[in-house]
Amino acid sequence: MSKDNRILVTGAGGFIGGHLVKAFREDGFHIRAVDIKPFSEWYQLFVDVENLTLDLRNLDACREVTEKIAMVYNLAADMGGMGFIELNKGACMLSVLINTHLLIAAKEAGVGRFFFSSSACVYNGDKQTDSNVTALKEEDAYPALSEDGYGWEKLFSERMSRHFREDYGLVTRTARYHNVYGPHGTYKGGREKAPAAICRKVIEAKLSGRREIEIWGDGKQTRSFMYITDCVKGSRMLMESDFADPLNIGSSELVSINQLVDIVEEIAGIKLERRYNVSAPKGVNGRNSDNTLTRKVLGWEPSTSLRDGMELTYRWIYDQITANASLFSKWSWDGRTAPHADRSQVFSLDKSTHAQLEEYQL
Ligand code: NAD
Ligand code: GDC
Repeated sequence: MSKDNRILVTGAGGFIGGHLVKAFREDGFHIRAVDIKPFSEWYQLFVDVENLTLDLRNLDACREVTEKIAMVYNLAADMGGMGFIELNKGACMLSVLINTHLLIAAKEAGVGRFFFSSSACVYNGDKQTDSNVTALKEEDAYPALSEDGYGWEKLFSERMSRHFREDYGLVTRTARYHNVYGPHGTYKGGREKAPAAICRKVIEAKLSGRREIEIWGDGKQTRSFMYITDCVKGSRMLMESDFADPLNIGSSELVSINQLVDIVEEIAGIKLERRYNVSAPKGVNGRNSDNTLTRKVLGWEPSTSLRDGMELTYRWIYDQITANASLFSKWSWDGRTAPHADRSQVFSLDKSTHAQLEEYQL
């Protein structure tokens, strides 16, 4: 694709969207970045990019952002880890408004390609009852028995993307992400997933001297976790490919949650007493990504080891926790930097950003 063509990234203030914008920007593309959150809450904010705050549940907003756009990467969703999706099924399903309206607007605007960020939560729950799970192949989404709420919405929106392609000729690509982790993502507040949550809990135990950790479930449940750089690479490769059906983009390195805690303890250099909360949200007993089709289609699969990715994630979360404790008392407006944003990336801010940041500071 020519670099003169503009790419739209929705959910750009979030974790994966922020990393996608960073990657496209480094490659010299023109980018329009959109999120519902005020700029002060974006994980990564780049001022040489067209940044907008809009609610993409509205069709008019979707029409505005798809104007003169060649490719849409749709990462916007009301989502989180198990703690969020189990207790907010209605909110998760309302992301269907984003996906529906963005597809309609992209079709009307004659967008070239449309990427949809689906999830491993679409897979049939009956195939994930054992922690010693058989890795999930793309065909395992049917017959449908998705994760209630969030997973059903993703499956419906996958299907809608397919029918917009078949009926209206909009070229759509669908990734089924398996649990993605890394720096510049949610690590507190209730939406965080296990890798970031375990890092945060270990860091809090280390800093407070309380040598214990609460783990949701019995710790024997299994997952695979994909590092963010692999996620960005796989998403771009899928978008550029000729493959039209949903495709796994996930790591196949299976670990139990206890093993994930072992890794973080080793990085932190401590051992904690484990308390298991079996009434906390747990999700499926086991989930892994079968990458046979991904390797065939893309000639590639995620390869960052969990140990390496968690080391980088731990360091970033550690820096946030230790810096944020004093950030607001120390932070003062100097016209260049913003709390929460990656300060090394923020050079100058436009007028509306100034207004929002000043409001936020109050
Ligand atoms: P995230 O929560 O960090 O980012 C999503 C962003 O969408 C947020 O910044 C949020 O403010 C924005 N958003 C929500 N509602 C909006 C609206 N109405 N209008 C505009 N923006 C809105 O999540 P993420 O981890 O970056 O996930 C990105 C996408 O990938 C989502 O579709 C998610 O469901 C999917 N996904 C993520 C994972 C994962 O492990 N991170 C796994 C499977 C699928
Ligand atoms: O939240 P999550 O990472 O989502 O949880 C993985 C497992 O880790 C669960 O069994 C959970 O109970 C356990 N766990 C233990 N302690 C904790 O402190 C904790 N916090 C969290 N969050 N979990 C803990 C995810 C969805 C995503 C996305 C991906 C796709 O399900 O939440 O929205 O779509 O799947 O793979 P997980 O892997 O169940």
